[in-house]
Amino acid sequence: MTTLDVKADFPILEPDAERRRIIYLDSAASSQKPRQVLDAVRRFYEVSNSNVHRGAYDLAVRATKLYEEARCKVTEFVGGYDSRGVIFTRGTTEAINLVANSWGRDNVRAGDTVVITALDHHSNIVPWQMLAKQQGAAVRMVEVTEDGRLDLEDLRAALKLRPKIVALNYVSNALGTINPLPEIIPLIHEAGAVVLVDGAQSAPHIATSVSDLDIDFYAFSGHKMLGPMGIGALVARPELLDEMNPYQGGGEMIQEVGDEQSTYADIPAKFEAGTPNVAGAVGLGAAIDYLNDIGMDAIHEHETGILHLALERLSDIPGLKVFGPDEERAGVLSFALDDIHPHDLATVLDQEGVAIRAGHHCTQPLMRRLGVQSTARASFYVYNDESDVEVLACGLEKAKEIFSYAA
Ligand code: C6P
Repeated sequence: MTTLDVKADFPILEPDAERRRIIYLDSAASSQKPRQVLDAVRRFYEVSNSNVHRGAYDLAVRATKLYEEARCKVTEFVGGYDSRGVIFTRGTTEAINLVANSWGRDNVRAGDTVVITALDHHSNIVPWQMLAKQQGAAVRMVEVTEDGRLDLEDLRAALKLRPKIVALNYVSNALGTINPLPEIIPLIHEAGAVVLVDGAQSAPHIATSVSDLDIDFYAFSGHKMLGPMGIGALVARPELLDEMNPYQGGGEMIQEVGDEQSTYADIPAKFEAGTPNVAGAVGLGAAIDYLNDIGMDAIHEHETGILHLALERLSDIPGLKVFGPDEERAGVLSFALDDIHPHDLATVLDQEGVAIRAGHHCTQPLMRRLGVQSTARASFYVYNDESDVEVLACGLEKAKEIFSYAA
């Protein structure tokens, strides 16, 4: 059923003298890292560590070359417009805040509308609410259908308001719903709006071409796609970035600093004030190499296989309810079991060595629409296999038994 066999590349999944075996089913929160990425980061610090774009000595040249190579890898991996349009950030959250604070402050005015969706993560909701409050603009949240898909009729209605920007995710972190971007993006552009896509849950799982999809701003995080924490990117149309003002000032983003005013560097430097996370970028580059070696289509096929296997196996458990659509979903499985609190489920599963997430998944508007406070969520990635699904299912059966005694 499943097609990849890469578990051995992930040291953390091996039992250790200090720690039990882990069945890791929380990759939507953060993925584990293969040896290849860990080695690349270690090697950077051992043989190339230096600041970038500043020194003329050999180490500085090596570090700068590696950092810029990573930018090229990102550009190619997500089908960006060109490498000038790739800004390294701490992750998705920072990339979205960059757009809201820079493009947003110059383009969203009093009386304008910003469209977001009820499927979005707080990272793609709160920055827009903050911007709207600052500028006197309105936020319009597009609804979801009962099975957890974006309500396209409501999106069309929202577009009639002629919003300045539509910000939405490609894949929902709480339900796994894959938004039909090829259908949606032309509608957004026809309405005269710019589109920002939160790619936190798509970049790790779905082959994406930002330029083919005609996306204006695409944000993602390296730590969810086998890379290190604290690195991610904003991938954007270079001509939009050229027009935008920087939102952070500091070293390396300037052309000339006068006593009272300064001029700014060209992109991408204009948006990378201060010392960047060079080791993180190098690790992200190694993660991209690793993903490319497997192939994004093979990854998607593998995850879809595991998801369907899990849906089938979990349907054997009476009282288990799965949230989200039947089709067009990534390897994320949100569920409830009887009336057992999701945190209790997570605790019982932890005793079996299974790591899942329980909570609102930073999607409170979505939880309200689902009529729940929280869900239990298992999410799958390259290193998961059939045996992990079986351990999850047995753990849930055990939880059911424990709580039926308690009732
Ligand atoms: N979702 C989850 O468990 P950062 O923290 O910046 O790397 O990513 C934020 C973010 C933005 N958008 C989506 C769709 C996301 O899933 C996330 C992170 C994690 O679902 C942590 S809440």
